[in-house]
Amino acid sequence: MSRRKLVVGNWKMNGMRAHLDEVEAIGKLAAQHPAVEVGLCLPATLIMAGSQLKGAAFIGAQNCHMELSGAYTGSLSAEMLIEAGATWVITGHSERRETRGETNADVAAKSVAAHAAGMKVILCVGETLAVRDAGDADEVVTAQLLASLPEGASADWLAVAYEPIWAIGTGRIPTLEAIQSMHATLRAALASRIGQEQADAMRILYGGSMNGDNAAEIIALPDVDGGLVGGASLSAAKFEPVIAAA
Ligand code: G2H
Repeated sequence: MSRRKLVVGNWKMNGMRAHLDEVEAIGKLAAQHPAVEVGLCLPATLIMAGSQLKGAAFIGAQNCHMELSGAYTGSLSAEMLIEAGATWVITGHSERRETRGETNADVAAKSVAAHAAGMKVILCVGETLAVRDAGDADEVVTAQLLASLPEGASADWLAVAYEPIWAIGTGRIPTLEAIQSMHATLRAALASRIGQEQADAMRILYGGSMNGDNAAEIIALPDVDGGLVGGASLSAAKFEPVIAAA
């Protein structure tokens, strides 16, 4: 099964208008690598301006609300994000699960809302270091994925990102064997829920300290279909080797 590689930058709470030059440069890089689907999930304040720049990278958001509208101060609906220019959204990032108390049910509901509004979704899962050290990572991450997976999930509109929490922004990554093993485990879990054909078509990204030095060997693993990249996506110079590696 050949799956188009997907490499997405997650700028988190970084980026001002002055950084739109980098967004534009990354859009140009994406045009030079048409075999790879490249995107940037920007802070909401940059989505409109970023999506108006020329280039081949899609613009995404980092979160959305599960409701269409209403009394949810400070929140943005998927429809609003689409109107601003976002075509993808990240759901269930561990930084939101941990600091905003987002549950698996919330993540599934947000993913359903995003899809209903016409967005594509990157659904994140991953274990803590304590879980990994206890030898429970496969069980915990599989359970998290199955509980977060929205009804009707399909490879056409959903990708999964495996992000071990202890690897995020730390410079530490699991061994290649551990990454491949987890991705294969997650693909098998997907098959049990959405069928083998859809599981084989669904992209499973790795995230957590991916950079130009380690991207090639990680993305070459058979069940790794790209990356969700934080720090190394903040400039075209840092992101270029990751895109090229895919
Ligand atoms: C993991 C990743 C991006 P970083 O959160 O989603 O961040 O590459 O900085 O570890």
